[in-house]
Amino acid sequence: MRISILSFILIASTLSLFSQEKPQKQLKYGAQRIEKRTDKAMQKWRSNRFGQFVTFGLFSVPGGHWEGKYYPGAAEWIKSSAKISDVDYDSIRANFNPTEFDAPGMAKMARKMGAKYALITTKFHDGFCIWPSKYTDFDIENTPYQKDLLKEFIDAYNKEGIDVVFYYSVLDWHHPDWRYDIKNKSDSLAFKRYWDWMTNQVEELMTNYPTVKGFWYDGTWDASVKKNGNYTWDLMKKMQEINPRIISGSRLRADEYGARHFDSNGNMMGDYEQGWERKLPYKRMENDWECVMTVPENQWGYHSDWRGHVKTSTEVIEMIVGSAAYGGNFMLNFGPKGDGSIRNEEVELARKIGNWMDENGEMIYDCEYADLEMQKWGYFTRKKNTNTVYMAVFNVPVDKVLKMNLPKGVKVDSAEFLTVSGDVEIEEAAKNEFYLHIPKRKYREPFVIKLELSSGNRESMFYVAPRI
Ligand code: JFZ
Repeated sequence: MRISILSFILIASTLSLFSQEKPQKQLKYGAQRIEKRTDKAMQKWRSNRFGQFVTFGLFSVPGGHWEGKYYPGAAEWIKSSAKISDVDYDSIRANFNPTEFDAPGMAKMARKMGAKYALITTKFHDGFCIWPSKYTDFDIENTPYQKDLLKEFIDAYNKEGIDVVFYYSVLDWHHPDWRYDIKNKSDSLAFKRYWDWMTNQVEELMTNYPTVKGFWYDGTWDASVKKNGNYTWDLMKKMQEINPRIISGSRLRADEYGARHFDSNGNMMGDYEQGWERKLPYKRMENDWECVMTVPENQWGYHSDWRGHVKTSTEVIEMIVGSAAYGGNFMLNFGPKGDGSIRNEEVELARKIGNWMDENGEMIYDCEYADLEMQKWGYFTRKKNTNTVYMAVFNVPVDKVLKMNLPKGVKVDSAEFLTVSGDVEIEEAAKNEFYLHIPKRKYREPFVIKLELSSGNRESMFYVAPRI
Protein backbone atom coordinates (compact mmCIF):
# COMPACT_ATOMS: atom_id res chain seq x y z
CA MET A 1 0.00 0.00 0.00
CA ARG A 2 2.69 2.42 0.99
CA ILE A 3 4.57 1.67 -2.22
CA SER A 4 1.55 2.34 -4.35
CA ILE A 5 0.91 5.68 -2.65
CA LEU A 6 4.55 6.54 -3.10
CA SER A 7 4.51 5.63 -6.74
CA PHE A 8 1.28 7.58 -7.19
CA ILE A 9 2.91 10.69 -5.79
CA LEU A 10 5.93 10.06 -7.95
CA ILE A 11 3.88 9.67 -11.11
CA ALA A 12 1.68 12.64 -10.29
CA SER A 13 4.60 14.93 -9.63
CA THR A 14 6.37 13.80 -12.80
CA LEU A 15 3.20 14.41 -14.80
CA SER A 16 2.74 17.89 -13.38
CA LEU A 17 6.39 18.59 -14.13
CA PHE A 18 5.85 17.71 -17.78
CA SER A 19 2.57 19.51 -18.13
CA GLN A 20 4.13 22.69 -16.79
CA GLU A 21 4.82 24.48 -20.05
CA LYS A 22 6.44 27.87 -20.37
CA PRO A 23 4.51 30.56 -18.49
CA GLN A 24 1.54 31.89 -20.41
CA LYS A 25 1.10 35.62 -20.73
CA GLN A 26 -2.24 37.14 -19.87
CA LEU A 27 -3.29 38.56 -23.26
CA LYS A 28 -6.19 40.84 -24.08
CA TYR A 29 -5.60 40.91 -27.83
CA GLY A 30 -4.06 37.50 -28.46
CA ALA A 31 -5.62 34.45 -30.11
CA GLN A 32 -9.40 34.53 -30.07
CA ARG A 33 -9.49 30.74 -29.73
CA ILE A 34 -6.97 27.93 -29.44
CA GLU A 35 -8.83 25.18 -31.29
CA LYS A 36 -9.75 25.16 -34.97
CA ARG A 37 -13.03 26.61 -36.18
CA THR A 38 -15.60 23.86 -36.87
CA ASP A 39 -18.49 25.92 -38.28
CA LYS A 40 -19.92 25.37 -41.77
CA ALA A 41 -18.24 28.41 -43.34
CA MET A 42 -14.81 27.27 -42.19
CA GLN A 43 -15.53 23.65 -43.21
CA LYS A 44 -16.36 24.93 -46.67
CA TRP A 45 -13.19 27.05 -46.84
CA ARG A 46 -11.18 24.01 -45.81
CA SER A 47 -12.84 21.69 -48.31
CA ASN A 48 -12.15 24.14 -51.18
CA ARG A 49 -8.43 23.32 -51.13
CA PHE A 50 -7.64 25.07 -54.42
CA GLY A 51 -8.22 28.66 -55.41
CA GLN A 52 -7.34 31.46 -57.79
CA PHE A 53 -5.66 34.67 -56.68
CA VAL A 54 -6.15 37.70 -58.93
CA THR A 55 -3.78 40.65 -58.53
CA PHE A 56 -5.10 43.61 -60.46
CA GLY A 57 -4.88 47.37 -60.17
CA LEU A 58 -3.26 50.52 -61.53
CA PHE A 59 0.15 48.79 -61.57
CA SER A 60 -1.21 46.38 -64.20
CA VAL A 61 -1.02 49.24 -66.75
CA PRO A 62 2.77 49.91 -66.64
CA GLY A 63 3.35 46.13 -66.30
CA GLY A 64 6.89 46.34 -64.90
CA HIS A 65 8.09 49.19 -67.14
CA TRP A 66 8.29 52.91 -66.41
CA GLU A 67 9.49 55.60 -68.81
CA GLY A 68 11.04 53.03 -71.10
CA LYS A 69 12.92 51.26 -68.33
CA TYR A 70 12.50 47.64 -67.30
CA TYR A 71 12.11 46.96 -63.57
CA PRO A 72 12.87 43.38 -62.59
CA GLY A 73 11.10 43.50 -59.21
CA ALA A 74 7.49 42.57 -58.52
CA ALA A 75 5.45 44.59 -61.03
CA GLU A 76 2.81 45.59 -58.46
CA TRP A 77 5.55 47.40 -56.52
CA ILE A 78 6.51 49.64 -59.48
CA LYS A 79 5.55 52.85 -57.65
CA SER A 80 8.22 52.01 -55.09
CA SER A 81 10.87 50.39 -57.32
CA ALA A 82 10.74 53.10 -60.02
CA LYS A 83 10.32 55.83 -57.36
CA ILE A 84 7.25 57.20 -59.14
CA SER A 85 5.88 60.43 -57.65
CA ASP A 86 2.33 60.51 -56.31
CA VAL A 87 1.27 62.81 -59.13
CA ASP A 88 2.78 60.61 -61.86
CA TYR A 89 1.34 57.44 -60.35
CA ASP A 90 -2.04 59.08 -60.08
CA SER A 91 -1.86 59.87 -63.80
CA ILE A 92 -2.11 56.14 -64.57
CA ARG A 93 -5.76 56.50 -63.61
CA ALA A 94 -6.42 58.38 -66.87
CA ASN A 95 -5.27 55.26 -68.77
CA PHE A 96 -7.03 52.72 -66.62
CA ASN A 97 -9.78 51.29 -68.79
CA PRO A 98 -9.82 47.49 -68.52
CA THR A 99 -12.52 46.90 -71.12
CA GLU A 100 -11.14 43.39 -71.75
CA PHE A 101 -11.73 42.38 -68.13
CA ASP A 102 -14.17 39.59 -68.87
CA ALA A 103 -15.37 38.59 -65.39
CA PRO A 104 -17.77 35.86 -66.62
CA GLY A 105 -15.03 34.44 -68.87
CA MET A 106 -12.49 34.52 -66.07
CA ALA A 107 -14.90 32.86 -63.66
CA LYS A 108 -15.54 30.11 -66.17
CA MET A 109 -11.81 29.65 -66.67
CA ALA A 110 -11.29 29.49 -62.90
CA ARG A 111 -14.04 26.90 -62.50
CA LYS A 112 -12.60 24.80 -65.31
CA MET A 113 -9.18 25.05 -63.69
CA GLY A 114 -10.72 23.53 -60.57
CA ALA A 115 -10.71 26.63 -58.35
CA LYS A 116 -13.35 26.53 -55.64
CA TYR A 117 -12.57 29.98 -54.28
CA ALA A 118 -10.94 33.17 -55.48
CA LEU A 119 -9.09 36.09 -53.98
CA ILE A 120 -8.91 39.54 -55.57
CA THR A 121 -6.96 42.69 -54.69
CA THR A 122 -9.65 45.23 -53.74
CA LYS A 123 -7.04 47.76 -52.61
CA PHE A 124 -3.30 47.15 -52.99
CA HIS A 125 -0.48 49.03 -51.16
CA ASP A 126 -0.86 51.82 -53.74
CA GLY A 127 -4.26 52.65 -52.22
CA PHE A 128 -6.25 52.38 -55.44
CA CYS A 129 -9.69 50.82 -54.99
CA ILE A 130 -11.25 48.66 -57.71
CA TRP A 131 -14.73 49.38 -56.35
CA PRO A 132 -16.48 52.76 -56.12
CA SER A 133 -15.76 53.71 -52.52
CA LYS A 134 -17.56 56.57 -50.86
CA TYR A 135 -14.50 57.09 -48.66
CA THR A 136 -12.02 58.01 -51.40
CA ASP A 137 -11.77 59.44 -54.90
CA PHE A 138 -8.77 57.27 -55.64
CA ASP A 139 -11.00 54.55 -57.02
CA ILE A 140 -12.28 52.97 -60.20
CA GLU A 141 -15.17 55.40 -60.42
CA ASN A 142 -12.62 58.08 -61.27
CA THR A 143 -11.10 56.28 -64.23
CA PRO A 144 -12.35 56.02 -67.82
CA TYR A 145 -13.71 52.57 -66.88
CA GLN A 146 -16.04 54.00 -64.21
CA LYS A 147 -17.88 50.71 -63.59
CA ASP A 148 -17.68 48.58 -60.44
CA LEU A 149 -15.15 45.90 -61.40
CA LEU A 150 -15.34 44.24 -58.00
CA LYS A 151 -19.07 43.71 -58.38
CA GLU A 152 -18.57 42.25 -61.85
CA PHE A 153 -15.98 39.90 -60.38
CA ILE A 154 -17.86 38.67 -57.33
CA ASP A 155 -21.14 38.27 -59.22
CA ALA A 156 -19.52 36.30 -62.04
CA TYR A 157 -17.52 34.06 -59.70
CA ASN A 158 -20.46 33.38 -57.39
CA LYS A 159 -22.50 32.47 -60.46
CA GLU A 160 -19.93 29.78 -61.25
CA GLY A 161 -20.18 28.52 -57.66
CA ILE A 162 -16.85 30.02 -56.62
CA ASP A 163 -16.44 31.66 -53.20
CA VAL A 164 -14.76 35.08 -53.17
CA VAL A 165 -12.34 36.45 -50.59
CA PHE A 166 -11.04 40.03 -50.61
CA TYR A 167 -7.38 40.98 -50.50
CA TYR A 168 -7.04 44.32 -48.69
CA SER A 169 -3.77 46.10 -48.00
CA VAL A 170 -3.56 47.78 -44.60
CA LEU A 171 -0.36 49.52 -45.72
CA ASP A 172 -1.39 52.48 -47.87
CA TRP A 173 1.07 54.58 -49.92
CA HIS A 174 -1.68 56.99 -50.89
CA HIS A 175 -3.58 57.88 -47.72
CA PRO A 176 -2.15 60.95 -45.92
CA ASP A 177 -2.85 59.46 -42.48
CA TRP A 178 -1.03 56.18 -43.03
CA ARG A 179 2.04 55.91 -40.73
CA TYR A 180 4.93 53.43 -40.86
CA ASP A 181 5.73 54.10 -37.21
CA ILE A 182 4.26 56.00 -34.30
CA LYS A 183 6.81 58.47 -32.97
CA ASN A 184 4.64 61.15 -31.41
CA LYS A 185 1.12 62.19 -30.53
CA SER A 186 0.37 63.47 -34.01
CA ASP A 187 1.40 60.13 -35.60
CA SER A 188 -0.79 58.37 -33.16
CA LEU A 189 -3.79 60.58 -33.98
CA ALA A 190 -3.20 60.25 -37.72
CA PHE A 191 -2.93 56.49 -37.51
CA LYS A 192 -6.15 56.32 -35.53
CA ARG A 193 -7.87 58.35 -38.24
CA TYR A 194 -6.42 56.01 -40.84
CA TRP A 195 -7.66 52.96 -38.97
CA ASP A 196 -11.17 54.39 -38.66
CA TRP A 197 -11.18 55.20 -42.37
CA MET A 198 -9.99 51.69 -43.21
CA THR A 199 -12.61 50.15 -40.93
CA ASN A 200 -15.23 52.14 -42.82
CA GLN A 201 -13.95 50.75 -46.10
CA VAL A 202 -14.06 47.20 -44.77
CA GLU A 203 -17.61 47.76 -43.57
CA GLU A 204 -18.47 49.19 -46.98
CA LEU A 205 -17.00 46.12 -48.70
CA MET A 206 -18.88 43.73 -46.43
CA THR A 207 -22.16 45.62 -46.88
CA ASN A 208 -21.96 46.17 -50.63
CA TYR A 209 -20.73 42.65 -51.41
CA PRO A 210 -22.45 40.55 -48.74
CA THR A 211 -21.43 37.20 -50.24
CA VAL A 212 -17.75 37.87 -49.53
CA LYS A 213 -16.44 34.90 -47.55
CA GLY A 214 -13.33 36.35 -46.02
CA PHE A 215 -10.54 38.89 -45.94
CA TRP A 216 -6.91 38.41 -46.83
CA TYR A 217 -5.17 41.37 -45.24
CA ASP A 218 -1.70 42.39 -46.30
CA GLY A 219 0.89 45.05 -45.45
CA THR A 220 0.67 44.70 -41.67
CA TRP A 221 4.39 44.38 -40.98
CA ASP A 222 5.11 47.99 -40.01
CA ALA A 223 5.76 49.26 -36.48
CA SER A 224 2.57 51.33 -36.56
CA VAL A 225 0.48 48.14 -36.73
CA LYS A 226 2.64 46.24 -34.26
CA LYS A 227 2.29 49.08 -31.73
CA ASN A 228 -1.49 49.01 -32.09
CA GLY A 229 -2.32 45.32 -31.86
CA ASN A 230 -5.63 46.21 -30.25
CA TYR A 231 -6.70 47.92 -33.49
CA THR A 232 -6.37 44.63 -35.35
CA TRP A 233 -8.47 42.93 -32.67
CA ASP A 234 -11.12 45.67 -32.98
CA LEU A 235 -11.26 45.28 -36.77
CA MET A 236 -11.64 41.52 -36.44
CA LYS A 237 -14.48 42.04 -33.92
CA LYS A 238 -16.14 44.59 -36.17
CA MET A 239 -16.08 42.15 -39.08
CA GLN A 240 -17.56 39.41 -36.93
CA GLU A 241 -20.32 41.78 -35.82
CA ILE A 242 -21.27 42.39 -39.44
CA ASN A 243 -20.92 38.73 -40.43
CA PRO A 244 -20.15 36.12 -37.75
CA ARG A 245 -19.12 33.64 -40.45
CA ILE A 246 -16.43 35.86 -41.96
CA ILE A 247 -13.01 34.24 -42.31
CA SER A 248 -9.83 36.18 -41.75
CA GLY A 249 -6.21 35.16 -42.22
CA SER A 250 -3.58 35.51 -39.54
CA ARG A 251 -1.78 38.35 -41.31
CA LEU A 252 -4.25 40.92 -40.05
CA ARG A 253 -3.39 40.36 -36.43
CA ALA A 254 -0.91 41.58 -33.88
CA ASP A 255 -1.20 41.30 -30.10
CA GLU A 256 -0.38 43.95 -27.49
CA TYR A 257 3.30 42.92 -27.52
CA GLY A 258 3.53 43.32 -31.28
CA ALA A 259 3.64 39.57 -31.98
CA ARG A 260 2.17 38.92 -35.43
CA HIS A 261 0.28 35.90 -36.86
CA PHE A 262 0.94 33.97 -33.64
CA ASP A 263 0.45 35.71 -30.30
CA SER A 264 3.03 35.97 -27.52
CA ASN A 265 1.89 32.57 -26.23
CA GLY A 266 2.40 30.97 -29.63
CA ASN A 267 -1.29 30.65 -30.49
CA MET A 268 -2.47 31.56 -33.98
CA MET A 269 -4.52 34.73 -34.31
CA GLY A 270 -7.08 34.52 -37.10
CA ASP A 271 -8.74 31.57 -38.77
CA TYR A 272 -5.87 30.22 -40.85
CA GLU A 273 -2.14 30.67 -41.08
CA GLN A 274 -1.42 33.19 -43.80
CA GLY A 275 2.37 33.19 -43.84
CA TRP A 276 2.89 30.60 -46.58
CA GLU A 277 3.99 32.92 -49.33
CA ARG A 278 5.58 31.17 -52.33
CA LYS A 279 6.53 28.24 -50.11
CA LEU A 280 4.87 25.13 -48.67
CA PRO A 281 5.42 23.56 -45.27
CA TYR A 282 5.56 19.89 -46.46
CA LYS A 283 4.99 18.74 -42.89
CA ARG A 284 2.14 18.02 -40.55
CA MET A 285 0.48 21.26 -39.44
CA GLU A 286 -1.55 21.99 -36.35
CA ASN A 287 -3.38 24.97 -37.90
CA ASP A 288 -5.43 25.59 -40.97
CA TRP A 289 -3.16 27.18 -43.53
CA GLU A 290 -3.05 28.50 -47.06
CA CYS A 291 -0.24 28.93 -49.56
CA VAL A 292 -0.26 31.68 -52.18
CA MET A 293 1.92 31.05 -55.22
CA THR A 294 3.11 33.00 -58.23
CA VAL A 295 3.52 31.54 -61.73
CA PRO A 296 6.98 33.07 -62.32
CA GLU A 297 9.45 33.64 -59.45
CA ASN A 298 7.98 36.74 -57.78
CA GLN A 299 5.43 38.58 -59.91
CA TRP A 300 1.87 39.08 -58.67
CA GLY A 301 0.71 42.00 -60.77
CA TYR A 302 1.07 41.85 -64.55
CA HIS A 303 4.66 42.07 -65.76
CA SER A 304 4.95 42.16 -69.55
CA ASP A 305 8.39 40.60 -69.46
CA TRP A 306 8.65 37.48 -67.32
CA ARG A 307 12.29 36.49 -66.89
CA GLY A 308 13.64 33.40 -65.21
CA HIS A 309 11.79 30.21 -64.47
CA VAL A 310 8.06 29.98 -65.13
CA LYS A 311 6.28 27.11 -63.35
CA THR A 312 4.92 24.26 -65.42
CA SER A 313 1.49 22.74 -64.86
CA THR A 314 3.11 19.61 -63.36
CA GLU A 315 4.97 21.74 -60.81
CA VAL A 316 1.79 23.58 -59.86
CA ILE A 317 -0.20 20.32 -59.65
CA GLU A 318 2.43 18.92 -57.32
CA MET A 319 2.02 21.99 -55.10
CA ILE A 320 -1.77 21.65 -55.06
CA VAL A 321 -1.37 18.00 -54.04
CA GLY A 322 1.43 18.88 -51.61
CA SER A 323 -0.86 21.38 -49.90
CA ALA A 324 -3.86 19.05 -49.61
CA ALA A 325 -1.55 16.26 -48.37
CA TYR A 326 -0.62 18.42 -45.39
CA GLY A 327 -4.10 19.76 -44.78
CA GLY A 328 -3.67 23.14 -46.44
CA ASN A 329 -5.16 25.27 -49.20
CA PHE A 330 -3.35 26.43 -52.32
CA MET A 331 -3.94 29.61 -54.32
CA LEU A 332 -2.42 30.24 -57.72
CA ASN A 333 -1.93 33.88 -58.70
CA PHE A 334 -3.03 35.46 -61.98
CA GLY A 335 -2.07 38.98 -63.03
CA PRO A 336 -4.43 40.33 -65.71
CA LYS A 337 -2.97 42.87 -68.14
CA GLY A 338 -3.76 46.57 -67.87
CA ASP A 339 -6.62 46.15 -70.36
CA GLY A 340 -8.03 43.36 -68.17
CA SER A 341 -7.23 40.44 -70.46
CA ILE A 342 -5.42 37.32 -69.29
CA ARG A 343 -2.00 36.53 -70.76
CA ASN A 344 -1.69 33.38 -72.87
CA GLU A 345 0.75 31.66 -70.50
CA GLU A 346 -1.85 31.84 -67.73
CA VAL A 347 -4.72 30.71 -69.94
CA GLU A 348 -2.67 27.68 -71.05
CA LEU A 349 -1.57 26.86 -67.52
CA ALA A 350 -5.14 27.07 -66.20
CA ARG A 351 -6.30 24.75 -68.97
CA LYS A 352 -3.63 22.12 -68.21
CA ILE A 353 -4.23 22.24 -64.46
CA GLY A 354 -7.95 21.98 -65.14
CA ASN A 355 -7.53 18.84 -67.23
CA TRP A 356 -5.72 17.16 -64.36
CA MET A 357 -8.07 18.44 -61.66
CA ASP A 358 -11.07 17.37 -63.66
CA GLU A 359 -9.87 13.76 -63.55
CA ASN A 360 -8.11 13.72 -60.19
CA GLY A 361 -9.77 16.47 -58.14
CA GLU A 362 -11.41 13.74 -56.09
CA MET A 363 -8.13 13.44 -54.16
CA ILE A 364 -7.98 17.20 -53.45
CA TYR A 365 -11.42 18.54 -52.51
CA ASP A 366 -12.64 17.71 -49.05
CA CYS A 367 -9.45 15.77 -48.43
CA GLU A 368 -7.01 16.05 -45.57
CA TYR A 369 -3.73 14.89 -44.11
CA ALA A 370 -3.77 11.08 -44.27
CA ASP A 371 -1.54 10.51 -41.26
CA LEU A 372 0.51 7.90 -43.13
CA GLU A 373 4.26 7.75 -43.59
CA MET A 374 5.06 9.78 -46.70
CA GLN A 375 6.84 7.94 -49.51
CA LYS A 376 9.26 9.10 -52.18
CA TRP A 377 6.90 8.39 -55.11
CA GLY A 378 4.56 11.21 -54.01
CA TYR A 379 1.78 12.10 -51.61
CA PHE A 380 -1.15 10.64 -49.71
CA THR A 381 -4.43 12.42 -49.03
CA ARG A 382 -7.47 11.02 -47.29
CA LYS A 383 -11.12 11.77 -48.00
CA LYS A 384 -12.38 13.44 -44.86
CA ASN A 385 -13.92 11.06 -42.31
CA THR A 386 -13.35 7.93 -44.40
CA ASN A 387 -10.77 5.18 -44.88
CA THR A 388 -10.42 6.13 -48.54
CA VAL A 389 -6.85 7.17 -49.18
CA TYR A 390 -5.36 8.52 -52.40
CA MET A 391 -1.81 8.32 -53.64
CA ALA A 392 -0.62 10.90 -56.15
CA VAL A 393 2.43 9.51 -57.89
CA PHE A 394 4.91 12.06 -59.23
CA ASN A 395 8.10 9.96 -59.18
CA VAL A 396 7.52 6.54 -60.70
CA PRO A 397 10.14 4.00 -59.50
CA VAL A 398 12.01 2.23 -62.35
CA ASP A 399 10.75 -1.18 -61.16
CA LYS A 400 7.15 0.14 -61.16
CA VAL A 401 6.66 -0.88 -57.56
CA LEU A 402 5.13 1.65 -55.20
CA LYS A 403 6.01 0.85 -51.62
CA MET A 404 4.33 1.99 -48.45
CA ASN A 405 4.55 1.42 -44.74
CA LEU A 406 1.19 1.40 -43.02
CA PRO A 407 0.38 1.61 -39.32
CA LYS A 408 0.17 -1.65 -37.36
CA GLY A 409 -2.72 -3.81 -38.47
CA VAL A 410 -3.78 -1.58 -41.35
CA LYS A 411 -4.36 -3.36 -44.63
CA VAL A 412 -4.94 -2.35 -48.25
CA ASP A 413 -8.30 -3.85 -49.21
CA SER A 414 -8.34 -2.46 -52.72
CA ALA A 415 -6.23 -0.32 -55.01
CA GLU A 416 -7.23 1.09 -58.38
CA PHE A 417 -6.16 3.80 -60.77
CA LEU A 418 -8.44 6.79 -60.82
CA THR A 419 -8.13 7.46 -64.55
CA VAL A 420 -5.18 5.51 -65.95
CA SER A 421 -6.15 2.12 -67.40
CA GLY A 422 -4.70 -1.13 -66.07
CA ASP A 423 -4.67 -3.03 -62.79
CA VAL A 424 -2.85 -2.39 -59.57
CA GLU A 425 -1.63 -5.56 -57.88
CA ILE A 426 -1.39 -5.53 -54.09
CA GLU A 427 1.42 -7.47 -52.42
CA GLU A 428 1.72 -7.69 -48.65
CA ALA A 429 5.52 -7.81 -48.71
CA ALA A 430 6.17 -7.76 -44.97
CA LYS A 431 4.40 -6.85 -41.79
CA ASN A 432 2.88 -3.40 -42.28
CA GLU A 433 4.62 -3.10 -45.64
CA PHE A 434 2.69 -3.11 -48.89
CA TYR A 435 3.94 -3.10 -52.48
CA LEU A 436 1.70 -1.96 -55.28
CA HIS A 437 2.72 -3.33 -58.68
CA ILE A 438 1.65 -1.16 -61.58
CA PRO A 439 1.86 -1.94 -65.32
CA LYS A 440 5.39 -1.62 -66.70
CA ARG A 441 4.97 1.23 -69.13
CA LYS A 442 5.63 4.93 -69.51
CA TYR A 443 3.66 7.33 -67.30
CA ARG A 444 3.55 10.81 -68.79
CA GLU A 445 1.42 12.55 -66.20
CA PRO A 446 1.27 12.38 -62.42
CA PHE A 447 -1.47 9.82 -61.68
CA VAL A 448 -3.63 8.84 -58.75
CA ILE A 449 -4.36 5.49 -57.12
CA LYS A 450 -7.37 5.17 -54.87
CA LEU A 451 -7.02 2.86 -51.87
CA GLU A 452 -9.51 1.44 -49.44
CA LEU A 453 -7.81 0.75 -46.15
CA SER A 454 -9.06 -1.21 -43.19
CA SER A 455 -7.94 -2.30 -39.80
CA GLY A 456 -8.18 -5.97 -38.88
CA ASN A 457 -8.78 -4.92 -35.33
CA ARG A 458 -12.48 -4.27 -34.81
CA GLU A 459 -11.85 -2.61 -31.46
CA SER A 460 -9.74 0.14 -32.96
CA MET A 461 -10.80 1.02 -36.45
CA PHE A 462 -8.04 2.56 -38.51
CA TYR A 463 -9.95 5.75 -38.97
CA VAL A 464 -9.28 8.28 -36.28
CA ALA A 465 -11.32 11.46 -36.15
CA PRO A 466 -9.07 14.18 -37.50
CA ARG A 467 -8.15 17.22 -35.49
CA ILE A 468 -9.98 19.57 -37.82
C1 JFZ B 1 2.74 41.03 -50.34
C2 JFZ B 1 2.77 42.15 -51.32
O1 JFZ B 1 3.73 43.09 -50.94
C3 JFZ B 1 3.06 41.59 -52.69
O2 JFZ B 1 3.10 42.63 -53.64
C4 JFZ B 1 1.98 40.60 -53.07
O3 JFZ B 1 0.72 41.24 -53.18
C5 JFZ B 1 1.91 39.52 -52.02
C6 JFZ B 1 0.76 38.57 -52.23
O4 JFZ B 1 1.79 40.05 -50.70
O5 JFZ B 1 4.04 40.49 -50.23
C7 JFZ B 1 4.41 39.71 -49.20
C8 JFZ B 1 3.71 39.69 -48.03
C9 JFZ B 1 4.13 38.83 -47.00
C10 JFZ B 1 5.23 38.03 -47.17
C11 JFZ B 1 5.94 38.07 -48.35
C12 JFZ B 1 5.53 38.92 -49.37
N1 JFZ B 1 5.61 37.16 -46.16
O6 JFZ B 1 4.99 37.14 -45.08
O7 JFZ B 1 6.55 36.37 -46.35
